[in-house]
This record gives sequence, structure tokens and C-alpha cells, in this order.
Amino acid sequence: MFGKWVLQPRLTAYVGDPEARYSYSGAEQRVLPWTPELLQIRKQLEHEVAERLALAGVSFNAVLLNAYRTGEDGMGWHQDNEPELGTVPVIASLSLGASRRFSIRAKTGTARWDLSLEPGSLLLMHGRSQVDFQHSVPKTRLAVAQRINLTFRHIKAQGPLRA
Ligand SMILES: O=C(O)CCC(=O)C(=O)O
Repeated sequence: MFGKWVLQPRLTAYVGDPEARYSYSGAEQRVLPWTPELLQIRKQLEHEVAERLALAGVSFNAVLLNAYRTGEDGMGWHQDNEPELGTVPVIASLSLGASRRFSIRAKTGTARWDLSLEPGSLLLMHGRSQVDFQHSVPKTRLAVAQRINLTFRHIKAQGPLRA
């Protein structure tokens, strides 16, 4: 971040098709192979949001996993706007474990929403959600158990690998 290495306050893993190369916060993610369980979840989610995927003409080829171990883990305000996601990505976000607050704010103006993402809930972000809005998972002083979040994405094909 800004030319310095900063530890993220959460654990992460990135799983996807080998060509689904994805960089964020200035670092390319190591692509781990799909497990049978993740493939099963992907299949169910693709069925769940089939209409939205068809409209966008994409399917999910990657998932970013975040583990929030305690309330001291979180994710700051950001939008998922890396070029490899395209301008209007479809992102399906599945929450497991403890409930955590998920905040959304408009990039202009003062509109803001706070949701509680419950275990087993599916949040679908699409359209201009990554253009006009930012989102975050605020840290909390409350005693909360671990939460795991899976965001399924479509990563567009990149050019050839650079040395
Ligand atoms: O944990 C969450 O619900 C949010 C994850 C997120 O914002 C992201 O992966 O970009």
C-alpha cells in the first residue's frame, strides 16, 4: 500500500482457474486450485444468480476467501474496481460463521447503509455497485467469533505474463 508492505487485518486465500490472474492492493494473488467443496458451492451459486450472470455474459472463475478471526479483523472502505474485473462486475458474496456488519456508502453525497451479513446469506453486487459505491467490514469491539466470506468473481483474461 503506497509503496509499503502492510499486513492485512484478516486471512485471505485466492482460488480460481489457472488463467484467472488477479492483483489488488499492489500485489498479484497466488492462484490456488479449486477444491471439490468450492466447486460445489460455485455450482449452486451460479444456479442461484443465473439470470444476472447471463445478462453479464460471464460465469465465476475465481473466489476470494477472507477469514475475519475476531472483531479486530476487518476490511476498510474500498471498491472492487481492478481492471481484470471489468467495469460492471457481478460479485456474489457468501457469508459463513459469525454475523458482521457490512457498510456501503455512496462515493458522492452522504448516503450510507449498514447491513448485518448473517451466516448463509448471499449478497449480490452488480451493475454500478463498484463504480458509484464503496463497501467495508468495520472492525468491532464486540466479542465475535470467526467469520468467513467468499466472494465469487469473474476475472477477465489477461495479456501474456510479463517477466
Ligand atoms: O467480507 C465481506 O463481506 C466483504 C469482502 C469484500 O469486500 C471483498 O472481498 O472485496
